[in-house]
Amino acid sequence: MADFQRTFGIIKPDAVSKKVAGQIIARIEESGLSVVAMKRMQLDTETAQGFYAVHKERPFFGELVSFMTSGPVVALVMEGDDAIKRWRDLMGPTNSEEAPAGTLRGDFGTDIEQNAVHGSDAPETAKLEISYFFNASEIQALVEALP
Ligand code: 3AN
Repeated sequence: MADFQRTFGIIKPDAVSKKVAGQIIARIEESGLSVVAMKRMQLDTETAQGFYAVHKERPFFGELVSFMTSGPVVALVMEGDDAIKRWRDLMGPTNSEEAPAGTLRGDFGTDIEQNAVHGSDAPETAKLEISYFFNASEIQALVEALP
């Protein structure tokens, strides 16, 4: 049986500045996932560093943080059966140059850094990432009792 889940996504600054945020949200909705919270915002350095803290020893960390603070992003919470995997499948592989057409990174991203979207990779990270950006009162959940 499918697992009803909540996941977290970011439409990154490259996609927002290209004005494809609406197309990305449309793709999410066409896929059957439900957007249950959404917020457009400008990340500051501290917020972006905290969000990507697991990558802080990686050589690309500084660049990643400056990219993520280079312009507004749209943060989203989505719900649906197997939402975590479905959102990752919709996004495509990390490197946009390797992402097939029909995936968001294939259609809207440029390379491994400017890759249009972020998505949680597991239930624990989804929970952590959602709470990093949203209060419970900002989520119009379909199913309240999700982890
Ligand atoms: P994903 O977002 O597909 O889970 P991760 O967790 O491997 O990918 O990487 C986190 C973020 O770091 C990615 N969204 C990507 O934009 C960025 N990133 C990963 N590898 C590189 C790299 N070699 N150079 C620049 N940015 C990178």
